[in-house]
Amino acid sequence: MVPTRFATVALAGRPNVGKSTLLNRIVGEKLAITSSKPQSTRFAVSGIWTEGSTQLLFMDLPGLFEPTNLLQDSMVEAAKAAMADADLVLFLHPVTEKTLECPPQVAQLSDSEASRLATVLTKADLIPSSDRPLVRSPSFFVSALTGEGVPELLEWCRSRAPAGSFRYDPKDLSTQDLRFFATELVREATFELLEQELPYAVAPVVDEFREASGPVYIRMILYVERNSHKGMLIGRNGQMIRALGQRARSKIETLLGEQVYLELWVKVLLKWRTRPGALRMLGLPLGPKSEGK
Ligand SMILES: Nc1nc2c(ncn2[C@@H]2O[C@H](COP(=O)(O)OP(=O)(O)OP(=O)(O)O)[C@@H](O)[C@H]2O)c(=O)[nH]1
Ligand SMILES: [Mg+2]
Repeated sequence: MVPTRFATVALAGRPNVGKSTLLNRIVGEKLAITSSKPQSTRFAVSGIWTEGSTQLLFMDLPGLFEPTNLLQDSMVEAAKAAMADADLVLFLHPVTEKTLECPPQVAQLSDSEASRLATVLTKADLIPSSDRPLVRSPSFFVSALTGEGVPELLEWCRSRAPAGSFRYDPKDLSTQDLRFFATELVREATFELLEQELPYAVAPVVDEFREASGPVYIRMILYVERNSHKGMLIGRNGQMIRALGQRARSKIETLLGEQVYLELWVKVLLKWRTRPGALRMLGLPLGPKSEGK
């Protein structure tokens, strides 16, 4: 029998470089939410890839940047922790950007642990091969849109995966449950429909999730930071929250493959992005800036 291999692979890089889109392309399902706006990934999202004798657990992470509030601190902390835990780290950077600016969290790795690091130049579909820069190995030009470069990247991960047994059922796609993905899809809808800062101030939490009979019934509370946010999220005559509910429901129905009844309630959780207690309540890990607060 061929010995099996297992590795965890972190997708790391600055916000908006295409980490979540690549995770979805690798697992072949829309798991992680994506957005043209930066900082859309708030929680790490796992995707399981199993082929032949290899199983890889990909971790789509929040972007790496200089945090200015406790929520951002929590996101960057989660990304750093997952990078430290992973067997392999893929540093994603858009090929369209001239300078390959390496965040300090990645630069540290390139000195001491280069063997578990590869550079992935994303959005390769935007630059013809003749115009691409010369790069040092191991680097991959990858397009999550066309799939270019993905097999080569997976082969690199496979060849570096340590010998070990599978940790998950090969039929599983993720370690996270439908409740989690339902809240994420609501967040994705907020990025599509709400302006500017507002999507960043919304935190959906499942209040009830009933699958027993008929349409799946999901009730969520959308926490926002201020009363003014609540007004904007509900909109005139409730138009915005209705549009958001419809958009999110259709996304959740696609995921579950069945009818969903989605009820959304908006509540204020005052300045939740700056309070450790509120972040904890929302299931977010605390970063170093939360200490002593
Ligand atoms: N043309 C092109 N666009 C891409 C590709 N991959 C991602 N994008 C776009 O880049 C934007 C950001 O993609 P995401 O996958 O959300 O980026 P991310 O790194 O997960 O961003 P954060 O979670 O905010 O850190 C979206 O508008 C994507 O559609 C690609 O291969 N080609
Ligand atoms: Mg993302």
